[in-house]
Amino acid sequence: MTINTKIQEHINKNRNENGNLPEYSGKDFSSDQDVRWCPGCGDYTILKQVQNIMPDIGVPKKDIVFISGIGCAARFPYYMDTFGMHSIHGRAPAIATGLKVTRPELSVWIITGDGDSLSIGANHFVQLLRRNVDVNLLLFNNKIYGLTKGQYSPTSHEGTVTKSTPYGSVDHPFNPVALSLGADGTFVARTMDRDPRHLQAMLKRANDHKGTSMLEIYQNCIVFNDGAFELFTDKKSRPKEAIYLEDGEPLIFGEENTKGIRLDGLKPEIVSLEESNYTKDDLWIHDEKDATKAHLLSRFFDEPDPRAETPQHMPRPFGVLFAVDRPRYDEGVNLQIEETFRRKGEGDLDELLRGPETWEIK
Ligand SMILES: Cc1ncc(C[n+]2csc(CCOP(=O)(O)OP(=O)(O)O)c2C)c(N)n1
Ligand code: SF4
Repeated sequence: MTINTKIQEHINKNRNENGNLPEYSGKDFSSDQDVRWCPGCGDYTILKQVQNIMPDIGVPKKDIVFISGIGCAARFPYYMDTFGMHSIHGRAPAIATGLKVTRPELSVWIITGDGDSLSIGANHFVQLLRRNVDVNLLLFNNKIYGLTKGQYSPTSHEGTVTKSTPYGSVDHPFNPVALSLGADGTFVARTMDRDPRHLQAMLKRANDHKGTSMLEIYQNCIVFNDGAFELFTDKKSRPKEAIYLEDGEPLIFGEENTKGIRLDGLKPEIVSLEESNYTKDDLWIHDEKDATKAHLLSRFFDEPDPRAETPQHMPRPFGVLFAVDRPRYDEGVNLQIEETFRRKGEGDLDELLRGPETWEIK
């Protein structure tokens, strides 16, 4: 029996006599633990939206696992009424990989912060993406170390003043979506805590993707970095600072959707749909499968510079920047094991350990 048939059989075993999977509400995913985040922390909305989409993923609670590293965000598994593990700093991808390979029928979610995944865990983060293990990684980016009380993180912008950078950070920050594309991630998306509908839609897309889904979530740390993403979350500035991507649709943004982005060769250019001859037909059409264009979109990352003579800068993209299918590590390992068993039989571990390749230390 192949690995995919085994997974399907497992799912079928969870069906009741009418062939239906268990039905839940969002509340069924709320655990009995007291939530310990600061009042007003963006983590609350993310938790709520994750709980809300869980009934739609069609997986019984016993087959869902949340694995986190260390940080405020990493407390997440306590609050989900599913299986979970609050693991070691930056190492959730390694644990999730082991779990998914050995229990491929499980729905595995990684919860991580910008410190957890991009400082101590940066190596594990990129290895997960290049291997394309079939798990969903939610990167709570608040551009700060929250749990340890406000030191700068690898996503803090240059000049960020914190207790560990009293004269301003001189580090150049990571751009998580660009890093993920560079690691050959197969699903790279961005959303924000303050747009629950978009957040929900992105969580569902991440779940549906077969392979590693990297969903960056802009999350407000109200205590140590309040307003870090206000430009994109504030209703007044959002229309001109954020652009929502839709596969197959033109890149349009601005108040009343009056601006668009066109490509002059490979150079993106903002055009007015009111005060120029350009129409929607001239605009860049988003194609989630186009790696080159995804790289261009990931570079829409400049902060507006009020001193610039022409203060035009690119809006920040939200949505799925890139999504393609590629063979998955967990499936590959299991297919290889099956094939080897088929050719050589089950094998004998004891024999292997005592095999011909021994040597004596003198
Ligand atoms: C091995 C190790 N090194 C350092 C720490 C201290 N530490 C705990 S959480 C953290 C960073 C958390 O930042 P982030 O991942 O952004 O999560 P947040 O708290 O902001 O959600 C650090 C450095 C630790 N717990 N273990
Ligand atoms: S310190 Fe910041 S990230 Fe941590 S719980 Fe408080 S508001 Fe949230």
